[in-house]
Amino acid sequence: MTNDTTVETIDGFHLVINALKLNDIDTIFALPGIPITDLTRMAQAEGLRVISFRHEQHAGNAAAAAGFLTQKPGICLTVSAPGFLNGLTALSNATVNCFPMILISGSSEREIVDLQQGDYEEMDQLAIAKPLCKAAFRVLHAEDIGVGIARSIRAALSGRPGGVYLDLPAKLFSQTMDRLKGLSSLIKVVDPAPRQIPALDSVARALDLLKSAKRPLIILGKGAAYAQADAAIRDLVEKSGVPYLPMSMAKGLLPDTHALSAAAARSYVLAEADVVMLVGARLNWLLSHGKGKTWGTPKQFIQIDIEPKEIDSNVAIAAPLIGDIGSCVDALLAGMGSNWAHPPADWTKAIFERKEKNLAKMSATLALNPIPMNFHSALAVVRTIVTDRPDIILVNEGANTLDFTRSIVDMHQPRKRLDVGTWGIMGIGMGFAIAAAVTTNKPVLAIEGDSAFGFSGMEVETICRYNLPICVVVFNNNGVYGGMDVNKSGGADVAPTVFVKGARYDKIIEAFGGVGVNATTPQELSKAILEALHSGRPTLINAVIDESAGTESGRITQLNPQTTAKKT
Ligand code: ADP
Ligand code: TPW
Repeated sequence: MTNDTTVETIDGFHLVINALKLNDIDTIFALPGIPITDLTRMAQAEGLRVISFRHEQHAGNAAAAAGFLTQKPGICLTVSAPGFLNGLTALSNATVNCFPMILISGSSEREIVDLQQGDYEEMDQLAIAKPLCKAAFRVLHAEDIGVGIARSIRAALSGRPGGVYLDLPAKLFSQTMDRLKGLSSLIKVVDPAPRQIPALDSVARALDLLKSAKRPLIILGKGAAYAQADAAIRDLVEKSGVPYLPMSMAKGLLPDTHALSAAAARSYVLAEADVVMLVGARLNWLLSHGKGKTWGTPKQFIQIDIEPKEIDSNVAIAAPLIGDIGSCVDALLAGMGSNWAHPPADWTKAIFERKEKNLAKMSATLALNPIPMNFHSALAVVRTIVTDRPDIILVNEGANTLDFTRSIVDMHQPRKRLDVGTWGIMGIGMGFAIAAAVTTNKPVLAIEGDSAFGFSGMEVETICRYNLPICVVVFNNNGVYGGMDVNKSGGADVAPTVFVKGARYDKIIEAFGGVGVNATTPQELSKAILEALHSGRPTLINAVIDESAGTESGRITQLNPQTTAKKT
């Protein structure tokens, strides 16, 4: 069956494809197999870009990152049971991160699954997906495909974005129906993420509290980055004169070098602020739940979020502002008028002084040139390159590699940093990098711990196959967190965190025709990254890092049960 318009019927395959295209979806991240192989081929024939992966988790991660970057749900397509389960981690992670994506999995025959008669790859996928995502649907009849896709798109994008599962049983694809009836059953979703205007009294309450503050602070989260209200957010910070802290993926929303960035005085502002305005950031573990030693003196919170259930999740929120970030920030700006008083100068001056001191300390550390390289000397190179090329998208995972990159590498533009997110999950690297390259056509630099890279390393073949402008830098310190741990039993096996010493990750990409470089100095690293950016060729740099340079669990050692903050 083709999409031949001279044929009077249309099949399930083409109804799915047409429904996606009708909703401006142009890319599918997939891994073929029964029953969706033909769907991938036909989608490609019909002009959709099909990026075919080596493992579904990475196709799913790519879909999630595409959703975050474009505000359109990223589509991941998998086979049944095992393919579905492989994609489910990514779907669940997307939901936790509030990224819109749709996992579409083929499934086996309902009659056999429900009677548990042992079909090929039998599994009740819908039931399994439901608790792990925002919404889950199944379509049994061709005439319902339009509704199934429309509901999935709306569920992924409206309100707090998230992951949606769409179950498409094998038999659906070959069902046929009258072409005109079929096409007219498809739905173009109107206004899938309607603006949500905040209530006027909530706006007034928030402004009253902000005005009363002696030591105000704004915290920008990845919800603010997702919202694409960049100019309004910048106006809010600058007009209010309130210092701000960007959460990891909100870095670059305003340039990290902005005078009001308090990132280099993070512990001071968190401890000392009296009123904190959260913009698309949750008071979860990443912000120490809004309480305890980190938060020092008592404070009052203003929280902007689209999800009312988020409010009071950890501590009392004095001024909730429920709506989409663009509308909330616009309302605040309108309410502030033209002569809003900036915070007292002693607060901004104290922050500035601490910032200067900490930045000077950091510059001194970055200037050192130890042999072998450590995280600082390697990242000094990355920092300079990203400053010169602020359009680069930086993907980042690992423990020490993550923490040091986040604090050392300034970001200058919105949505240029993609990382391990709310779960701190390893394995997003290659999927996120591929999505970034495919959806933006910008150069991508993936800064990866050697352990982190291992979770998605095989997708280097995918990067080479599609000739994507991705430069992967593996910070190779011989293991998880580092390579110095010993087997306390005295046996022959190495310790659980230790990898093969002196591994050459650069050789992996050479197997697929990409460029591999072994870099042992900052100069070699810089040269290799610049060459990759210049050529646009898939590149993997094995950056040799001192195996004793890391700390166990990076900066979250305190979450490790019964451990002492020890050097590995
Ligand atoms: P971070 O990890 O950067 O601190 P979180 O993922 O914890 O950020 O928080 C993101 C928050 O942003 C979520 O509570 C989510 O509901 C909210 N959010 C996402 N998109 C929007 C939007 N368009 N408008 C308002 N809030 C949003
Ligand atoms: C899906 C636990 C957190 S960080 C990390 C692991 C395994 C790797 C750290 O070593 P790496 O980085 O990448 O070499 P570095 O710079 O410290 O040397 N499984 C999943 N997610 C997580 N978070 C883990 C395990 C973990």
